[in-house]
Amino acid sequence: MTLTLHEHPFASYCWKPLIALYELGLDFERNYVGGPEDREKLAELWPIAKIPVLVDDERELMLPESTTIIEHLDELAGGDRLVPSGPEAALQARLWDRIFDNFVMTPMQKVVIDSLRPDGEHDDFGVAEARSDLHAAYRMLDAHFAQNTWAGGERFTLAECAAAPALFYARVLEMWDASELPNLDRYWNDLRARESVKRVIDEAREYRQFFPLPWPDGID
Ligand SMILES: N[C@@H](CCC(=O)N[C@@H](CS)C(=O)NCC(=O)O)C(=O)O
Repeated sequence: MTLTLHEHPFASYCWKPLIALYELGLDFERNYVGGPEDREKLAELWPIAKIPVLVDDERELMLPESTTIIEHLDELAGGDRLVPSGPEAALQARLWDRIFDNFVMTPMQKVVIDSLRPDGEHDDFGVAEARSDLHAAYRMLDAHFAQNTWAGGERFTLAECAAAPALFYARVLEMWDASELPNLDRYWNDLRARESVKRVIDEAREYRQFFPLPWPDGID
């Protein structure tokens, strides 16, 4: 079986399948997607040219979309690992994957991508809204983690693969107050203590200097 992940170690959506691959212990090859030339090459595989993209030679499959890639990886690993086999638990894992992508990753990316726009083309209103949306998401998550160990319930799932990069980068932009949101803070500490999550954070460390916004002291 040859799996190739087209990715960049600093790209938030690439952390999702990377965490899954580490959790599942699957062998894979990495293709680093860096500058415009790499993107052009990637567009031959996937015209939208966003990363991650997984190529599974044995199944003759090309998969974009981080969540779908994880669904495939889980099945390759025998199933019921990151996507629970029980329908109720699977529904919760999928739901919280969507919640992290849509309500944490999306506003986080809005702020970062806006900072790369040329002068005069910034969307200040949209950025303020995105920053405020992050705090609304944090409050919702704190209430959720008062009742739940992991996002989907009792197990580390697909949802944690989405939560890790979303919260990691979101807190660089807008840190939550740990004394006000202790349940979210507890969850984050559990998440970042996980070997698979530690590994993606470490692999991305050397790229932090390229982050386009200030990296606050004390945020690691
Ligand atoms: N919905 C996609 C989002 C992928 C995505 O936005 N990837 C970013 C990197 S984190 C990207 O390739 N951005 C480059 C660009 O937009 O040109 C997924 O879940 O995989």
